Amino acid sequence: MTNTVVVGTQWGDEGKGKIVDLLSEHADYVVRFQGGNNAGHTMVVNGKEIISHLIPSGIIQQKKCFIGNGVVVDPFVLLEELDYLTDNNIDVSPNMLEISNRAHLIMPYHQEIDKAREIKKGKDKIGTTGRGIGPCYEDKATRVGIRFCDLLDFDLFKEKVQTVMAEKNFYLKEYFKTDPMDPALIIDQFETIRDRFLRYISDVSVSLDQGIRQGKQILFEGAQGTHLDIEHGTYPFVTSSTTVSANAASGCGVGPGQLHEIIGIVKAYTTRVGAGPFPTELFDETGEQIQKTGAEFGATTGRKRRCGWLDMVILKNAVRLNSLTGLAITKLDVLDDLDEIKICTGYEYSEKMIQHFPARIDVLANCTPVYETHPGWKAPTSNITSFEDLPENARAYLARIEELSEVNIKIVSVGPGREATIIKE
Ligand code: 2SA
Ligand code: GDP
Ligand code: MG
Repeated sequence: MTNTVVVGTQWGDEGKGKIVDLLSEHADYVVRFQGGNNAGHTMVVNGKEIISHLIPSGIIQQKKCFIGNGVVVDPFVLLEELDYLTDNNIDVSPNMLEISNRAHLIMPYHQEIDKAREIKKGKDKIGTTGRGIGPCYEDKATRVGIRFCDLLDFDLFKEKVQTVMAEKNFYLKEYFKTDPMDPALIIDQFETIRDRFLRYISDVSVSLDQGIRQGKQILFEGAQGTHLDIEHGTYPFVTSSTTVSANAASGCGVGPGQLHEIIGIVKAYTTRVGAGPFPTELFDETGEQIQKTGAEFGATTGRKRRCGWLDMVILKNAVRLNSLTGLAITKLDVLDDLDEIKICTGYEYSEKMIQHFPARIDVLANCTPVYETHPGWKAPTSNITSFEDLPENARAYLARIEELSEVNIKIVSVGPGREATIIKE
């Protein structure tokens, strides 16, 4: 039995959804362990696009899915997603999906605070998705969060909401100078939707353990990317959860011994959405061409993604932080028309070469990337199904990524569809 973790190696949107959908074929369970509906994971099956925000991408292959304790869940978005998937003939009944009783609920006041804080920060804003992710994790850490298990005793739920909202309203009114929110309205909203969730709530850690004992194979689906990790990313321009592979264990309640293969998803170039330093960002026509060809728009907010060259400093950082056992290179086809393709092999800062990803963002922001230039292949790759049939220059580009990262490439993706994938033996 081999369990697999899929994580993003860059700043998210590497194509995790597509690869998780693909790998789900060989999994029994698919588990989300962090993040929330800030994520947007896109699957394209038979030409039809499906985007999931909360429910693991394995649901498309109708595998049993779990939302772990480490995920923050906006119940209203979850309901929309359940309806959206049902409308697409995907079974999302409680025998297909379990939600951890320990997962925290994103409350309407979390979104208000997220948005108000961004407005107050002005030019220094993080560029969050505005989905209330940070404020929800904040409440978890300050121990005033509300969890799915709280929905089971509604009187207690009401009491908790009233207590916590006294503090939230103080901040909304006095600090953010916005309107306070009415706890009674929020409690009413929850009363109307609560019943729909009760049959999904379970002790996910116990369910996974039972599955493991029966030999079930688990696929852990990461969201965002290594450099958005709150511990290891470009702090403070990060998300509020731990996005690296180790959290696949803690975020759903299995031990780290259950994590076997760790696949790092690597976009053949780099993108970032939101603010924060991005050394290899392109501000020229090539950047625009990549953005257009790659259709680089946020899958949740629709924001234009910033684009740049592949950066080996960050990829090597991801290899170390995640214990990657294999790479999946995505969106290779987006580079098909380029004359030249660059790979950043290091950073220069203050006339010295920097070997490791710096902790200080002012240093990162002032690093100059050092590039090596590779000739493009100038040929379409989207219909290619075997590695040997890729153009020579494309194979050389991939070989260089393997050489520099010291990790083998296992999958190459050459289009958004499930079929546009090359499995490298
Ligand atoms: P948040 O909302 O508190 O997590 O935002 C903090 C930072 O994390 C970034 N972030 C993301 N970056 C890439 N993709 C994400 N998901 C969506 C997508 C993004 C979208 O799939 O395209 O649609 O805009 C994601 N989620 C969070 C965010 O941009 C901030 O930099
Ligand atoms: P995720 O958050 O990592 O799951 O990635 P997103 O779904 O946010 O963004 C990836 C985008 O690239 C989606 O629109 C995918 O359909 C698309 N995509 C994935 N792999 C490929 C590929 O190999 N080639 C092309 N052209 N598009 C891809
Ligand atoms: Mg995404």
